[in-house]
Amino acid sequence: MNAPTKIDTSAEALMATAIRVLTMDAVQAANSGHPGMPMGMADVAAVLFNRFMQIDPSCPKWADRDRFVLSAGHGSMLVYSINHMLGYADMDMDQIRSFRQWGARTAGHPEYGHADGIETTTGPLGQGITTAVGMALAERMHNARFGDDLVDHYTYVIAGDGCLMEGISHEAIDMAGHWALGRMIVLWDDNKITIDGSTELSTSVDQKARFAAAGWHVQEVDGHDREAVAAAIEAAKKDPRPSLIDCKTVIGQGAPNKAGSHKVHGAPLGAEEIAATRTALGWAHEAFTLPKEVYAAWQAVAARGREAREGWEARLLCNEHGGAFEKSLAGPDKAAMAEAITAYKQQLSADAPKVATRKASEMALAVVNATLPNAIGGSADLTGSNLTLTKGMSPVSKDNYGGNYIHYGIREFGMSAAMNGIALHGGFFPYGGTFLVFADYARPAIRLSALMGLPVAYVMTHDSIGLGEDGPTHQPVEHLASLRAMPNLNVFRPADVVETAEAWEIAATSEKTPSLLALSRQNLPCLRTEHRTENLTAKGAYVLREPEGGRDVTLIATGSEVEIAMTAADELARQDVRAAVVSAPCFELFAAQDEAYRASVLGDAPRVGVEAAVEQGWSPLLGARSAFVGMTGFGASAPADDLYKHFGITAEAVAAAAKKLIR
Ligand SMILES: Cc1ncc(C[n+]2csc(CCOP(=O)(O)OP(=O)(O)O)c2C)c(N)n1
Ligand SMILES: [Mg+2]
Repeated sequence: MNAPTKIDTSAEALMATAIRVLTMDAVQAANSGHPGMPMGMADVAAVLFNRFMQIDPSCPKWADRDRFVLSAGHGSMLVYSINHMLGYADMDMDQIRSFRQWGARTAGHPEYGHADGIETTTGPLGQGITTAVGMALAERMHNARFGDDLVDHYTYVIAGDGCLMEGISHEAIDMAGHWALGRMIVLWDDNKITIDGSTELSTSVDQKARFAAAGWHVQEVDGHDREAVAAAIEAAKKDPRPSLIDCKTVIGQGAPNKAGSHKVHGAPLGAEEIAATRTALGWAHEAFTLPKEVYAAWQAVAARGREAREGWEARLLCNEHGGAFEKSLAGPDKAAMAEAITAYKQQLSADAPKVATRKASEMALAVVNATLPNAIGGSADLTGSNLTLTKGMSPVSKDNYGGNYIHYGIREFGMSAAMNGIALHGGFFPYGGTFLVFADYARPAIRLSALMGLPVAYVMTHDSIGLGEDGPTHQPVEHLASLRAMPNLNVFRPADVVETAEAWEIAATSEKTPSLLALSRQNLPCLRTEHRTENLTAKGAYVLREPEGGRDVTLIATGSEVEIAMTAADELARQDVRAAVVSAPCFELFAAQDEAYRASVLGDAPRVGVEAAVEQGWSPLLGARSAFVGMTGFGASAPADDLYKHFGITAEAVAAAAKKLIR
């Protein structure tokens, strides 16, 4: 019903047809996947790449390339078919043939790092568009530092109805409008279909009005009218505001019987409909074979990009900021950071300041930010609580992209996804703060930081009942456990000013693992009064105090509870019980140590774990003869000292638990 009546045989039409055919054939071969979206957006994508995208498949990481984000990640075959035809070396036809199979780069949803030309992992709807906001902001920030000759690119996004329904899209749209990210262009696949059926089942929002209200430039086009799409992208590029192009499309366009229906969203078309589609599209070629002229058309895009990249490289060579530009994109200077932090630690151990670890974090950040000129701080409206702003930082705004501190607003999820985008863009080390309890609001983006292996740092203060009077809504209890459950995330809970500095050294020099620092509101004594050059936090856990003559018990604690464990050890010593104290600021790094080291830290004596949180996740540190002193339910609103007493997280309780074990 929706097949074009007259078959368009122009090169650009063939480019689009090839996307449709490769998509339906790959989904059919995999017997799973989503043909509707790539088929529906094939015309828009063909125009975008054919006439606008500046990318060089022979140099996929070229810094000044345009970024393309498929926020509607279920339509992954759109990216794979395009990248195949563009000639990315790692995307040969075998990859298309083995779509969604074990070992293939063509995963069900686009996975960052699996294949070149995939700018970010998408699939969790709404995150792609928000990650793209971070990329587009990073482009402007990098441009402010290095100028138009070196940084001058666009961020294009294809978003579906689902992306725009997700709450995070509100945060994304607001941020992009507020920061006037004019180089961000969103192509909305407005096909009025989601999985359950018509969008009329679930939404009646006026999307265009919503974007306009946030300061966007808004247009509407027939998404199958390529000239109209091209004109809209042209106008979007000229407008200084971020742009939404509402592309009215038909899902599964090209499939004569199934187009326009939710049935084409996420299921193979079937042999019969595939044959009918080939006829309707006038496509005589077998599955997984493309005519030369199709490759030629796509590879002309690649050739244009290559030329642009070569021109850019020539400019880089004679640019006075060329060296600094390349340095900004290189990994962190670990030696410089180690030197700066070690000198700082020496001072700390001598001065032994008693400060909250959030304050310790602020102090450490002063060192980090002085050493890493490309650090970009920020907070989700809790700057004064998270203590994320260091001296000399200035706010990033539409009038000052040269700033280095981002007021993300009350948008924890948006902040976190945007930080992913900043990290993916390159040139910056982003960190951002909120209360630990609101890690839940940010969690899906933290998960993508971890999945993609991005060096992003989360500064999460007010890390336990120790925050006191704000009460149980604000007191994390299960958060440490749930964050530690996430693969490839280093969760740090430093005990004092020195461990906090060490945690920051690791976070700021990490290359493939995001870090989360859980920091106290309340003051904590300096426990590391003896200076050690070695970063002990990097071991994950270490012996802070070893009794003479062997151990009767080992007390293991993190963060604010290490002080309690130390007091308990004193108390036990008075009663002739020899207690070792282990500080365990990072379970993940401890798990990565060798068996011998772990055994030496944990010892053979019974163990008591202490943490003002739930016990879940502690089992690798505890043993058969062990006890745990912590929380078993929600907290309460009262001064912190009262809460610790009430919930029984005290030195006396720890000592009593120890004695019970060794009796
Ligand atoms: C956060 C999230 N929730 C749910 C899903 C599952 N899901 C995948 S696609 C989809 C429907 C998306 O609709 P739309 O964006 O309009 O895509 P179309 O059907 O038009 O291809 C859903 C619910 C998901 N991928 N991410
Ligand atoms: Mg849709």
